[in-house]
Amino acid sequence: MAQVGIVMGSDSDLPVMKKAAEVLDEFGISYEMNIISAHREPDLFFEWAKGAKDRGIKVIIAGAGMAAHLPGMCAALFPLPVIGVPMHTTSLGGRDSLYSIVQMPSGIPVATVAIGGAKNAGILAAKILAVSDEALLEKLEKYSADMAAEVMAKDARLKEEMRSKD
Ligand code: RP5
Repeated sequence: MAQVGIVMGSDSDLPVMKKAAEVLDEFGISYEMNIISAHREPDLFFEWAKGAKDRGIKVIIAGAGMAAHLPGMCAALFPLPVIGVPMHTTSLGGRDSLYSIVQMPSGIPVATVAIGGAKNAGILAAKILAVSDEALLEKLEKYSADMAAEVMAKDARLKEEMRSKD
């Protein structure tokens, strides 16, 4: 049974939303991935979002662009956490998507990541699931430690390059 529901408003969102799926793969988290437009197929969208909890979904990652109502409507229909991913747009640079997703009315939160921030959405979903999954928490701690080690290695390389110039 999938633990995370990834949903996006259009196939044009897929190149970005794939990054969330890649992170979930890395952490061994099961997910379903769907293209469902809240505007173009509202009945199907309602059915999917209302049924998500009973399908075992614990977190929804919803990506959309322009007048991006999909994540907010997921939050209205699904009782567990929803993470919103605003898509970059050519006309307004993604500010339209960002504001549509982040400016939710009181009582219906959407945890909104950066414009195009699907990778962080995947990590945040993993962190939410890790609240009750010790093995997953250990993987996340290793992920953070590996990141820190990478930065330290880059710093050491930089220092070495600077020394070799002296
Ligand atoms: C939104 O409209 C989608 O999430 C997409 O980001 C945007 C444009 O959709 P297409 O016209 O590319 O299908 O619903």
